[in-house]
Amino acid sequence: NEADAQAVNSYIQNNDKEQSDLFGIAKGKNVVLISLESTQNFVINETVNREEITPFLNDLIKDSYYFSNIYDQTAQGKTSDAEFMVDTGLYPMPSGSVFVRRPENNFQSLPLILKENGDYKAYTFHGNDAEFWNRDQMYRTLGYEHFYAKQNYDVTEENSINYGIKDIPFFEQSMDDLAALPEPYMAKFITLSNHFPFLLDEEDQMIEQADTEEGVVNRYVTTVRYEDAALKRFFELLKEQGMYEDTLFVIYGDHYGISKKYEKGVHELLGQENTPLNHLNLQQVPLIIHMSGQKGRIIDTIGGEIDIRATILHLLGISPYQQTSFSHNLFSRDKDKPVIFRDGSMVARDYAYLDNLCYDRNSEQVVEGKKCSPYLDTVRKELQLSDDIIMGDLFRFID
Ligand code: GP9
Ligand code: MN
Repeated sequence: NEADAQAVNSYIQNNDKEQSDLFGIAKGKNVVLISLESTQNFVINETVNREEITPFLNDLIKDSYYFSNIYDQTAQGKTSDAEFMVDTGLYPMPSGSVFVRRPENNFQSLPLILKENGDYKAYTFHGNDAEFWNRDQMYRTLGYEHFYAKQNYDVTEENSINYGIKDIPFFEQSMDDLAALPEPYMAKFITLSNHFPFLLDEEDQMIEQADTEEGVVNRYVTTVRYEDAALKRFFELLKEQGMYEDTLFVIYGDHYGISKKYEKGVHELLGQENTPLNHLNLQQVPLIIHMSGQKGRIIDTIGGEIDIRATILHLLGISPYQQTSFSHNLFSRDKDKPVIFRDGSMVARDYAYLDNLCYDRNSEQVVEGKKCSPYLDTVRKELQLSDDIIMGDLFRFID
């Protein structure tokens, strides 16, 4: 009810005093979001047989803001949970996908905020069926003008694999529609080729497979490499067509690709032990924010996917004060605020709470639970408020 809505709002408003000198530096630019399927942060600047896994991204990072400590916060809704966090700054649901379960709710989504504060129109491009994850319906709720899904692409036996059209033809075939959009636009591209079980045609294999005991991991580096080549192609096309200069690019990994079952292959690849804190580090996803002519900077503040929204709004010069969300601008996020996972665990600067144990991240030892208690209070509070908003459709009462 309305009282709940007030409680949520006052918690969030008290939390938001985040400024930086980058406020508004991308004001009025087009926004291109790229969701990288199953892409974990460990592939960045990593080599296999002396070949870089992500040569294009490694180069791009040199002229970008690269956030090197961002965690996957998705739950069962996978890609759709990542999309939901970026658009709303709310946590995913404890089970199922918000996209499927609450498509009739009201949300303060990125498309709607950008429409109101700068006359943007928002679009999504993705090669899978429009109904997958109930995107078709949810995108209308979230304020997208149009969803360029599978039926908008020429999909053949040759140009597809696994879930659908391969990333290179996907970007190539998206160009005409992208070029035709009214500006300023927010355009979201969701890649697909780097999806479990990481299948790849021989002609698309640009580097050798890795040589660990896990075939899944060995193939993964080759499909990530293909995805990287697709991004390179996309940027080439954008530059050729004069569509690169006036755009803010936000590129993020949607969630892990290598589940716990196969993770020992990653530990082997990276020469590390299988420990809870190493597993935690592998839950990081890359986040790269790029603009033409920008000077590169690595930002090692911890954060999560939920923080992407406030960071974009900050760069676009849209004040966070009226917005009800759990997203924090990553340029000024409190370095000790916990990053909250849907299962109730968390990571903060010096401590992490995993599988009901509190860890000191510096000594890597299990420590007394009370060291984690203040963080866990925040975890419980935020997950509860977020669930209240979603289950009570509280944005009906908040404007
Ligand atoms: C399918 C894409 C991948 O459209 O979103 O699915 P997921 O990673 O969510 O399993
Ligand atoms: Mn995904």
